[in-house]
Amino acid sequence: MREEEVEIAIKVVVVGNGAVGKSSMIQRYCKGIFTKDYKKTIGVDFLERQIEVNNEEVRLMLWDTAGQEEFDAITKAYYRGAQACVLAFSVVDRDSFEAIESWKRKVEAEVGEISMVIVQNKIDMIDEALIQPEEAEALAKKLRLRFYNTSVKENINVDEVFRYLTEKYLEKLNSDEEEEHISPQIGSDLINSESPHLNPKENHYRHKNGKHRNKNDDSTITLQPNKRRTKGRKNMFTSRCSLL
Ligand SMILES: Nc1nc2c(ncn2[C@@H]2O[C@H](COP(=O)(O)OP(=O)(O)OP(=O)(O)O)[C@@H](O)[C@H]2O)c(=O)[nH]1
Ligand SMILES: [Mg+2]
Repeated sequence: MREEEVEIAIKVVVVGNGAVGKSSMIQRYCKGIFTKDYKKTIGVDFLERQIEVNNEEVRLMLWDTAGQEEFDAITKAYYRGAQACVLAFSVVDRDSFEAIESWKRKVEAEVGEISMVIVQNKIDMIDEALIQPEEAEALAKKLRLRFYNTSVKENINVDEVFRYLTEKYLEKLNSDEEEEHISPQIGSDLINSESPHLNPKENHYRHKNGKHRNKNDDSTITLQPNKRRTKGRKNMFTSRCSLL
């Protein structure tokens, strides 16, 4: 199979307390817009964007989850199959900062260890900050995660967050492929493992013919992109909404 026929898709979940700016971040990234009004997300939504990183076309599926606790039971089902995660808080919301570790645990309980990044949003409101820069840095160090300051409003660092996660994922994918080269799996075109939830490798797969294939259990929400990547054709702002 020629390289351009292989599509790489990454499911990214964006989590964090209500009103920290998760939906705004995804809208900014996928549609290039920002709205001042707050409309809490009910359950889950998703948008997608295609980008090029290291000469690879990558389709990012960005899953926007509700931050309000009342939706926890619904949203966690959607973490499964994720390969990357944004842990978001707001510089003007102390509780959202303190909740980051618990969001990380919730995601890891469903998908194991995946690439994550901590994002402190609303940096345009730094004058009203309720978190000291050292505190945010200490948290990132403790969790051993990259930390970004963003302003979705001013469009600061949003692209960088998703580019970083994509690069991290591609690194992992390539190192897994090298491993696979050493011990190929018979009868499988997936890079996968037998342990459905806690082995992060389960989530690494290139999928062929535009189809996602996944060995997760029945409760996993499986994405099915409807078209194959065509070389030279970039669809920068595509969107699909689904669910609930
Ligand atoms: N000043 C400022 N406001 C922002 C920024 N990002 C988002 N907001 C505002 O913050 C509010 C909440 O944003 P949302 O994106 O809806 O928050 P959310 O995290 O998706 O909230 P839930 O869906 O309830 O989990 C909205 O009024 C946004 O306009 C930012 O970078 N700066
Ligand atoms: Mg939202």
